This record gives sequence, structure tokens and C-alpha cells, in this order.
Amino acid sequence: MKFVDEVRIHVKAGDGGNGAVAWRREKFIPRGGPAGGDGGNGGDVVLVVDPQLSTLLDYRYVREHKARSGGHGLGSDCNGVDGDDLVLRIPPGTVVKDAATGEALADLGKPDERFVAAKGGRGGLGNMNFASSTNQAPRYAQDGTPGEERELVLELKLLADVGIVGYPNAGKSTLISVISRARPKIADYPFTTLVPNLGVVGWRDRSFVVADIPGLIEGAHAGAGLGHQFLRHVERCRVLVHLVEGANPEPGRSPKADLDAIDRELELYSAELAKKPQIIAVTKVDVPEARAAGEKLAKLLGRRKKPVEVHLVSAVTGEGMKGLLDAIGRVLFRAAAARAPGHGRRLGKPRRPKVHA
Ligand SMILES: Nc1nc2c(ncn2[C@@H]2O[C@H](COP(=O)(O)OP(=O)(O)OP(=O)(O)O)[C@@H](O)[C@H]2O)c(=O)[nH]1
Ligand SMILES: [Mg+2]
Repeated sequence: MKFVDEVRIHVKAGDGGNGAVAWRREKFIPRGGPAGGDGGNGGDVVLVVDPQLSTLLDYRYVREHKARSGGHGLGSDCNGVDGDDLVLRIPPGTVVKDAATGEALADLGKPDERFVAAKGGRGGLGNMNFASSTNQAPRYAQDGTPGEERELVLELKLLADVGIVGYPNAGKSTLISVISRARPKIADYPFTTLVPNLGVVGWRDRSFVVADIPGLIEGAHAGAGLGHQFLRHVERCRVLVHLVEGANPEPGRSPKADLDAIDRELELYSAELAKKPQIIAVTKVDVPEARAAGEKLAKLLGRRKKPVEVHLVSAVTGEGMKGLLDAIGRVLFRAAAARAPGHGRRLGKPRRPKVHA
């Protein structure tokens, strides 16, 4: 299915029906009095989260969405029918923005969460409502009010706990295919992944959602490669896994240079994204060249004032995968991990009981 994550739509709620001016006309009842019914209310345009959906594709082709107007009031005290609401189903994680101002109106995540995008008009009152002791035959009725109308931009930002970022070909899709049941396309050329993939990863007795996104390159903020728009899908992540290719195919690139280039791109996309906790991993360490490059990077970052851990991983041999998942789990479930028994003790080094002489 095609993945669409930004659309512009026009919504128009139903107008309220007009109230009627009518009179009661019956045999033997002269001057029966006013009998004009009220107009019906116009239908709202309502956005509702449908967890079955994962794209905004439906709205790419159909952009006009109009709810039904209320019926006009009728004679014999009959009110017009209310217009039905128009329900538009959207995937979880959709941000609704006013196209004119850019203002975010709603961020819809939970199943069945609703947002009234355009409120229907109110039906007008019929002339029977205006009868009073001094004016028993009002010759006027109220008109219905028009329904709201506006241009909206719907933006889908996937809901994932962990985002995988890195250069194309770094092994992002391979990683998600190893740690989850997602089966994205994997190939040894850059820009294999064109749309994000989600995978659910089981970790101990918990699980989290990982997003694999297209590769970033230097200058992505200016449109190089696939640009950087897809970074919106990792905006909500709590931790980023930054994959660095160890075995470098291109001249002029090195793990350190790649790492810095991607960090710069993240910063240029949003300062908030750049501030997210990152877990750094060098991939493909089953290749000796990659292992050497990974160890070099680990040494370099380990010497920093605030040492940064570098994971050496291989999707082929499975090396380092457990350590990587544990590191992710620790960031995501830190509070819970702190409570778990055994936390804080160094494993592999049994405490020696103190001997008092
Ligand atoms: N030897 C080895 N090769 C790997 C490993 N992980 C990935 N590869 C290979 O690296 C190539 C690129 O892998 P992908 O997972 O498609 O890379 P990607 O980062 O998703 O690339 P884009 O989608 O283009 O951004 C593929 O040919 C993989 O088979 C690994 O651990 N060891
Ligand atoms: Mg990929």
C-alpha cells in the first residue's frame, strides 16, 4: 500500500436548515396560528482515529469533504431533519493543522479519539417559536447558520518508541528485520527504504515499537538524497538508534564523519530531535574492516569527557544485538529497570563477603 504522510483537505460542515413560516389550516379552525417548524442542524465533519489505518492515502485523491446540511423546517409543526455527521477515518498519530495559519489544532493518537474539524450550522427557528401574546401571527422565521468551512493539513507522525537513523546502506532495515517481525526491503544500494517501516520488538516481558526510516545524507536539509521530511516519523521517539557503517564504501567518509554529519542534519531538522538520547552502534562487524573501524570509534568516543558507549553489532552473526536491545530497554524503561532486582550490581563480579578478623 502506498504510504502518504501529508495531505491537504477542505472540509465543510453542513448548513443549518431555515425555519419555516407556515400556518395551521384546518377545517373549522380559522386562524389556526403559526405552524412553521425549525430547520435541522447541519452535520459536523469529524475526524476519528482508526487503528487499522497506517497511511493518509485516502485523502490524497479525495480532497473535498462536505457533511450534509439540515433540512428546512416544514409546515404543520414539522422540523427539518438533522444532517448526518461526516466521519473521516485517520491513522493514529495524525496531527491536524489549520492550513492558513499553520496552527496545530489536534494531535490524535488514541483509538476512536475524535476531533470535530468543522462544526455544523444550527437550524433556524420556525415562526411558531415567535408567537407571543402581542404577536400571535409572526410572519418571520430564523434562517439557519452556515456550517464551518476550512482548509486543513493532516500530517501523519508515526507513533514509535525508537527511531533508527543513519546513512543509507548502514543496515537500518536489516536491523529491524532481525529484532522484529517486520520484513522491509533490504538491498546493497543506497535509498532502498523509501517509506518508514514499523516493527514491534519484544524485550524481556515488555515490547516497544521501532521505526526504520529512509537513509539521511549530508545536505538532506537542503533536499539532498530523499530530503529530511521523513524525520517527522522519529520526532515522537524517546530514543534514537544511530547506526554507523563500519565498512565504508565511499572515499571521504568515516564512522566519525558520518556520525557528525547525521547529527548536524538532525540539529538542522529540529533542535529537539538532536537532543534526544542516542544509542550509537557500528554495524556489519562480521566484516573485519568494520570491526576495526568500530573499535577505533569506540576508543575515540570513550575518551570524551562524558564517555559515549559504542555498540558493535552484526545482523549476520547476531553479535551485539542483545547488548543493543538492553541499552534501548534501559532508556525506555529506566524507572522500571531501576526497580528490578539485581539492578545496579555489577554482573559477573560476585560480591565478596566481608571478613572481620
Ligand atoms: N555483512 C553484513 N552486511 C550487512 C549487515 N547488515 C546489513 N548488511 C547489508 O548491508 C546492505 C544494506 O542494508 P539495508 O538494511 O538495506 O540498509 P539501510 O540502512 O536500510 O539502507 P537504506 O534503506 O538504503 O537507507 C544490505 O546488502 C545488507 O545485506 C551486517 O550486519 N553484516
Ligand atoms: Mg532501509
